[in-house]
Amino acid sequence: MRLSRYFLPVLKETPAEAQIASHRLMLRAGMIKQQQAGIYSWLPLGFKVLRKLENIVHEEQIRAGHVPMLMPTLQPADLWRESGRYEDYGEEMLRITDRHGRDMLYGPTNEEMITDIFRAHVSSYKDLPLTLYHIQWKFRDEIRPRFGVMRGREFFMKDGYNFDVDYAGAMHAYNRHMVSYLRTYERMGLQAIPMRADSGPIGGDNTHEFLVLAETGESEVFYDSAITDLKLGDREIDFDNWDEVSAICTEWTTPYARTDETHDAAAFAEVPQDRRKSSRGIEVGQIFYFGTKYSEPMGATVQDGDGNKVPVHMGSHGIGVSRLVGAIIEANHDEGGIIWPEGVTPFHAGIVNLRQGDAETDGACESLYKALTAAGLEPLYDDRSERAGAKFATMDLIGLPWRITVGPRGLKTGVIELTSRRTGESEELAPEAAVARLTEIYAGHM
Ligand code: P5A
Repeated sequence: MRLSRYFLPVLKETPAEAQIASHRLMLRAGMIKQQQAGIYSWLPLGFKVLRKLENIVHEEQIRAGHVPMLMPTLQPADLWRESGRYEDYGEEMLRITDRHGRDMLYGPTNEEMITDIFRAHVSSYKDLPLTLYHIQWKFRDEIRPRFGVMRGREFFMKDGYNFDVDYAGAMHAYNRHMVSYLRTYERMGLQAIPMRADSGPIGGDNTHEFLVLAETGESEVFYDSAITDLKLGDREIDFDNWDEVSAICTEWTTPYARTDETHDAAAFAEVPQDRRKSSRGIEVGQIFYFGTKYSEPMGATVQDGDGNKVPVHMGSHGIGVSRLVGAIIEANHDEGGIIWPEGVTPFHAGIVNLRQGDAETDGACESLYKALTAAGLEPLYDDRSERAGAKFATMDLIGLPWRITVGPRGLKTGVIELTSRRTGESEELAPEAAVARLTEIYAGHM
């Protein structure tokens, strides 16, 4: 993409309404525009990151054996009357009436709708296990939308629903989700710690939230620092192997880690003192097992192996995809702007032309642009007639992990400069060598 043809409305001023870094930076970098409290347009740069996260979520869900689909944002109130949640959900539910006077709502979550789909089409245990998911906009009329996309009213969520014939099967689904979520966050360059939590309006007693440690997080958390040393890395995981998946969950749930809702001071006191940490965290996902809470009142049953009709065991599992954009920035920024992890960056490298209009410099930038594109990478070429300082400031603000600076002085000796956004370190090398280096860096992230 050439910057002269892109739409990147960066702001010079720091927006006064933004209280935390990620919100400020998303506005300044032209990623989002607020349309109403808690409702945002995703401008091209923000949209690109959102799509990258969505793709990672899809890939990891499919890897775990879960099946993608799409449900609508608007739901009939009657489904929620069946489960009893139409009244219970309260003021957070946006209620709408259509021209025929029918009660509808903008879905805050989809347990009822998916249960309705299931009961219409599945009746035998032979069709189980089954996990369906979608990535769709949700609406919760939060009393205090704040921090930009972190606590929006309209937000993008991946929500998955497992259907199993019994408790043991449903617990395997729960564990499978935990492991697939750990992989998902790691690919995004984040460490998200599963913590015992409270289930709220979704229901059930078994639930874990995934928290990214950050001072600006809304949750108070208590944990054994040993958990921050755990990494999945690139281990091969067989998601159908119950014992293997369960062992990984045991690894991650053995060190103490709880939110304030379930904090147990006595158990925490047993953690060696130098490892006892409390801080704040951003909730980027939550998984639930709630058994037959929806299947029983809504009549979602299957015939089990003995021919008995039993209500299906269910859980639901959510990832806050739009919130993650903010969470990643909270964990990766400095005074100059955002620092994208390589796995989620909107463009792989920025090209800065120091002498726009100079035939040789323009030519070198063009060939670099073509070579990077041919290598399967997406460069963002700053081809505007701006001062070098302004171009550098824009690149720093939007946070591409690598910057290639091209100027007449370097070209005299056949070199360009490759700079890491994270370390600030620069290296002079031939353009072909820079392309080869970037290809290698991104090989693990494609
Ligand atoms: C699980 C999927 C559920 O709704 N039903 C379907 C279950 N869980 S949840 O914890 O309430 O939400 C899942 C994740 O969505 C994100 N989230 C939000 N993101 C931005 N703004 C909001 N107002 C908001 N509310 C929830 C969180 O990341 C949460 O973990």
